[in-house]
Amino acid sequence: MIRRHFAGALALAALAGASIGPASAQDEKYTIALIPGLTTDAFYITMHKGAQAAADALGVELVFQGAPDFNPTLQVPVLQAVIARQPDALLIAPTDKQQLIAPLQQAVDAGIKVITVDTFIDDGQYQDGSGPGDFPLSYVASDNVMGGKMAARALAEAIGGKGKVYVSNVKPGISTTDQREEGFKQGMEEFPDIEVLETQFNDNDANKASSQLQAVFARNQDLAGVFGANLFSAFGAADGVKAAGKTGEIKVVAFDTPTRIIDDLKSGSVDFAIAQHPAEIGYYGVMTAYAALTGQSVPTTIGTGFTVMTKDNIDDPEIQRFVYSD
Ligand code: T6T
Repeated sequence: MIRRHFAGALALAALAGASIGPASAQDEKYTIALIPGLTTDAFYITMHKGAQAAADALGVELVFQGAPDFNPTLQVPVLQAVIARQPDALLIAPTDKQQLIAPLQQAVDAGIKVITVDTFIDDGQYQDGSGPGDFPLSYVASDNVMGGKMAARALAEAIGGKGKVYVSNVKPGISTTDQREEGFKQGMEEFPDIEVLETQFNDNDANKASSQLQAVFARNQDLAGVFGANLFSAFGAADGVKAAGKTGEIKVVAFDTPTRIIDDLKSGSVDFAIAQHPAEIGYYGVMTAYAALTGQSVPTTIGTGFTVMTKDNIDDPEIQRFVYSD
């Protein structure tokens, strides 16, 4: 951590009777940590690459450390270990809106600049003087409500504007997937002949999501479509439709685009996929941290883009560049 080195330099200078000014940004090698939601997810692997590209361009050290599951119980000890390493700034995808507030306050108390990427804590409105979790400097992410609305319109079109659908989701309390579900339900209000059934929560377990699809279909033989609200939910939705023998009949809209989803688009197991731009999130996360560390003011929210993928456009290299790295 630079503050410690700088304090050490001041002490040495005082001993030598020398006077030194503040070190310039160029003299300092900052350390920025990135804690993903989980380490083995293509979305965060791609975010790491974007973050590394920015770190290399800026000459800062990037530390990537995370847990194997998307779970606050596992993420908090990782966060505490990272705080103990005293990075200058921390980028984190908090795995729960409430449970990460107090542990992240400890990072701020330790003098670390905190920015959240992908997910947010509290209400996601930072630096507005309200709420216990307004202290992060910035939130760099997709517009997940809009993404949910895009999914609703695509699914409505795929099923001809009528029929039963549901959301396959992770678990309540995660900002991104909560907002996608919210946006999806808002979007579906434009389609009075579509019935949105109860959301099924799969805990990021694609097998569970697949079994849930089959159970919903067993109860609703006229099920028309499903929205898989993240990578594992989408895998499970496509697998469940296949296991029910309904590929092509029950329509699937997927959020997130690892290579398997591209294969599913080509084979017709998935009808429409929404790619986030995780590399962009990582890149601008590091840039924002660097700006804050070098005394610039930073925007409290930075929105990144989406790319829509279908069977018809997936071979276009301009679209392909947004397929996640596995
Ligand atoms: O959809 C992404 C991420 O945006 C979300 O917060 C959690 O799930 C993913 O990592 C995909 O698995």
